[in-house]
Parts: sequence; structure tokens; C-alpha cells
Amino acid sequence: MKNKLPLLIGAIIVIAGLVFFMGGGDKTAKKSGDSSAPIVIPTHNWSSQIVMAYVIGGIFESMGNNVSYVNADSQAVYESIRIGDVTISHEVWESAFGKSFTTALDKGGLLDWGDHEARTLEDMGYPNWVVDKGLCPGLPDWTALKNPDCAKNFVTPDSGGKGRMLEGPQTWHGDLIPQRVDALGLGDLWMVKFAGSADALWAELVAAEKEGRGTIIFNWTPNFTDGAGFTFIDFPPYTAGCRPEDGGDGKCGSPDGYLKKAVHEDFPKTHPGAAAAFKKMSFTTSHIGAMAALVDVDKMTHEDAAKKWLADNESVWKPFTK
Ligand code: TMO
Repeated sequence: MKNKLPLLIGAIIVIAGLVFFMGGGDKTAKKSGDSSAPIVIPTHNWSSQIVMAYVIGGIFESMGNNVSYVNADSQAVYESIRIGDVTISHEVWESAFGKSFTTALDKGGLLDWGDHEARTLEDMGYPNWVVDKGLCPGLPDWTALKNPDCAKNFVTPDSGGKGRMLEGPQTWHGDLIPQRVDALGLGDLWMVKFAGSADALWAELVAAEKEGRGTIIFNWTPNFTDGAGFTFIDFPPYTAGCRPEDGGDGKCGSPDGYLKKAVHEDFPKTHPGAAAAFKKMSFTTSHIGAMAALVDVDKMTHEDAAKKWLADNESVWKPFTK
């Protein structure tokens, strides 16, 4: 008995260790040797981006990873990723953020992690009833905006007698639209107001229809408004370098744009499994429109919308993790 005790204790330790390892291994299910440090996912101020943050966080968690969310400025985030404070970006919209993305890419520290299947457009447009009611004949051709009889139907109490266009928050793409309005010679007839939030854009659509006045707002696709009777204005086509920030005269609309993903350069080393899954992730126009609609039409919270989207779309996202 005396000399068997150490053996017995040894056996117990080995068995306990095995049980712990197997149980623990089951629960965390980390396939890939990923670090347990959290993957930092940014949230911005439009619905699909926030829902997709929780969708992707949920996918990473399903693989045994830890995630954390940080509310971040949608331009400054690329520098934050470059220096490693934020791990990923999952919605790099070309028109709004292409320049900040490229600047960080060129400096080093940020990697281009590929495109979603969805293509994007971010521009000014109008609900179709604006044209159906005859408020601006000739739209969607932008030259219809040169007609004073059009502009007068878009006047609001705060627009100084000019037609009003409601732009998104200025943090998205600065003075792009006011510059364009001036460059195209529309400044005498039109003024641009910045909305405080995406919700203010959607509220404007409801208010204008109720008041029977015309409305032109900033909007984008993919969004919940896809297929819901919204038309983007046809401005002169975008060409590389046409914007003032790129040395151009600004007389151009927005590009048929990419929707990219980006990561901090260490992510594939610290979290090889999650990084491989994120590289495969590609959402379509209808996936992204649905993520936005769960919040903006169905009025769910972003977190609940993400849970529902994940539950309804396992066949879409599970393959990304394999
Ligand atoms: C970046 N956004 C989708 C609001 O145009």
C-alpha cells in the first residue's frame, strides 16, 4: 500500500487531466489553434454593418473564439486596424471609405481580405412616388435638377428657398455631395443638409410623403430599400480621379463600388482558423438587404437580428467555417 499510493495519485491526476482536456476541448471546440484573445469587431452607424458585426461575431464564437465589439468612426477605423487596435472590417464601402482604406493599406499593417459578392452604390436618390407625382419630370437623369420648377417642390422651412437634399451623416464622406452640387452648377437651386443619423434619412421619406413635397436623400445598396421603390439619380459617370480629393473637378456620381473586407496583418497568425473563415465570408445583396431589413423594417435590435439571421441561414455561413 505504501508504495502504491504515488501510483494511485498519479493515475488520478492523469485521468482528471484527460477528463478536463476532453471536456474543455469539447466546449471550446477550437479547431485551429486560435488565440483566446478577443477578435475586435467594429460597429458603425448603419444597420447592415452593425447586424453583420454580430453575425460575424456569432460565427467566430461558434468556432470557439472570443470576440469584442467597439463602436468606431467609419473613416478612422482603417488606421485603428492598421495599428492593431481593431482586428477586422467587414463592410469597406468603396465610395465612402475607399480612400481611407487605401491609405492604411499603403502604410502597411492592414491587409485586403477580399470582396463580398455584393456590389455597392452609395448616392443621392428618391422614392419613386416623387416622379409618379410629377414633382421632378426627367429624373433619374441629373439634368432634371437644373429645372427651377423641379427644385421648388423640394423646398423645406430650413432650406432658404432652395430645394433641399438630405445627405447622410458628414462622417461618412465629408463634403462630397455639397462639392458635387456646386461643381455641377446646381448650387443656386439646391442646398445640402446633413442628417444626424441613418434613421433621420428614413424618417425624412415618411415626412415628405405625408407633407406631399419632394425629397432627395442619400441612400445605398445593398440596403432594406432594395426593391422597395427607390431610384438613384444618374449623375455623370464616376471615373478614377474625378473627385476633388483625388484632384478632379467633382462633376461625377459615385462608383459601381466594391464591398471589401480588411484585417490587421497579425490576424492570420493569432487566429488562423477565424482568419481563414473570414477570408471565405462573402455576402450577397439579398443577404445584406435582409440584415438591414430585420432592424429597419421589422424593428428588431441589431443583436436579435443577427441571431435570427444566423438561425435562418446556417447553409450560408456554416461552409465558411469548414
Ligand atoms: C457607408 N454607407 C453604407 C452608409 O454608405
